[in-house]
Amino acid sequence: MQEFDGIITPNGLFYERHHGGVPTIDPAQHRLMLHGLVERPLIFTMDDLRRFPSESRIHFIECSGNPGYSKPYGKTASDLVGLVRRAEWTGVSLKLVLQEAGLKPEAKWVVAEGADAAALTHSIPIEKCLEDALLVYSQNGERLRPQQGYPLRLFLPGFEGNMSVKWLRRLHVTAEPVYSREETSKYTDLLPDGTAREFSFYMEAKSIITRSSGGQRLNAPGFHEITGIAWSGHGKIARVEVSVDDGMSWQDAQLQDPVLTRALARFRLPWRRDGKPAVIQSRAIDETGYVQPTLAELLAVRGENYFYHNNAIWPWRVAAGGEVTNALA
Ligand SMILES: Nc1nc2c(c(=O)[nH]1)N[C@H]1C(S)=C(S)[C@@H](COP(=O)(O)O)O[C@H]1N2
Ligand SMILES: [Mo]
Repeated sequence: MQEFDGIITPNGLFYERHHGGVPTIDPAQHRLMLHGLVERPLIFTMDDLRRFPSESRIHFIECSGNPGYSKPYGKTASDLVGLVRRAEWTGVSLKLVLQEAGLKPEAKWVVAEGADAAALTHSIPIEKCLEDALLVYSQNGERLRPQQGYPLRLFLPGFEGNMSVKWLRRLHVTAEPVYSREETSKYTDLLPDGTAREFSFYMEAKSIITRSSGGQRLNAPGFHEITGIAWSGHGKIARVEVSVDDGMSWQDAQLQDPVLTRALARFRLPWRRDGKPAVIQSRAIDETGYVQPTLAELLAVRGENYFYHNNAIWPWRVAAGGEVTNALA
C-alpha cells in the first residue's frame, strides 16, 4: 500500500480474504438461485446474467478487520490498513435482477450465500440491494480472479467487505435477517457495557499518509511531498487535513480529481522538513461532515474489547535522521 501511487489498485496487488479457501468453479456449471419472498423464483446461468444491461463503477472495498484490533501494532501503512483497495467493478445491478423476480411487499432482507467451503452467508437490507448493489463478474476490465469470487460476487459499495459475498450462488429474499455467524459472533463490536453493536454496515471515513510512512526514510531535510489515501463508505471525501506538528495545527491537503463516491481519494501536501523530529498525520472529513477520530477518541466510545471497524487516525513519527515509524506503537 505504501509503495502504490494513484487511485486504482492493480489486479495483482489486491488484498484477499477467504474464510474457507478458494473454490474452483466451472463458470459453465455455476448457477445463481433467487428465491424466497419473490413472485417468480429464478435460477440464472452466467450467460443469463451477462445478457442483462451491464454497469461499471469505481469504488473501494475494505475489510472491517482493517486493522483487526484496537491497538496499532503495525510497522507499515500496509500492516495497519492494507485490507482496502479500489477498482472498477463491472456487472449487473442487483435491483434489476430482483425486479425480474418481482419482490413481494414483505421483502425486507436478502440473504446472500457463497459457494465456498465456508458457505459464507450474510443478510443485506433490501434498501441497499435497491440502491447501488452490483452482481459483479469483472474487476478492472478482466474477469474476477478466483480469489476475488470468480465467476460471480456480490458487491455493496461502502459496506464492510465481509458482506460482499464471493462465489455467489444464492439470494434468499426474507422478512428478517438470518443472524449468521458473520453478523453475530463475528463482525459485531463488543461495547464496554457488554452489549454488541450489530449491523453497522458502513465503513466510516478513514485516511492514511502512505508517503512517507512507517518503514520508509526521508533521506534529507528540505522538500518532501506528503501523500496518502482517504475514503468513506458514506459517500465522497470532502476534505483531508494534514498536520506536521503532532496535531497542533492542520492544513487542507489537495485532493486529486475526480473525487468519486465510496472510492479512494488521493491527497497531497507539499512539506518542507526542517530536519527536526516531527509527527505527521492525516484526517478525513466526508460529505456528511463526519470527521475521522483519533484512536483515543475511538477507545473512549468503544472500550478496549472491540476488534472490527477501527477507523482511527494513524500518526507517523519522523526522526531527525529521517526514519519513519508508527507513532502510536
Ligand atoms: N463466499 C465468501 N465471500 C466472502 C468471503 C469469504 O470468505 N467467502 N470473505 C469476505 C471478506 S471478510 C472480505 S473482507 C471480502 C474480501 O474480498 P476480496 O478477497 O476480494 O478482497 O470478501 C468477503 N466475501
Ligand atoms: Mo473481511
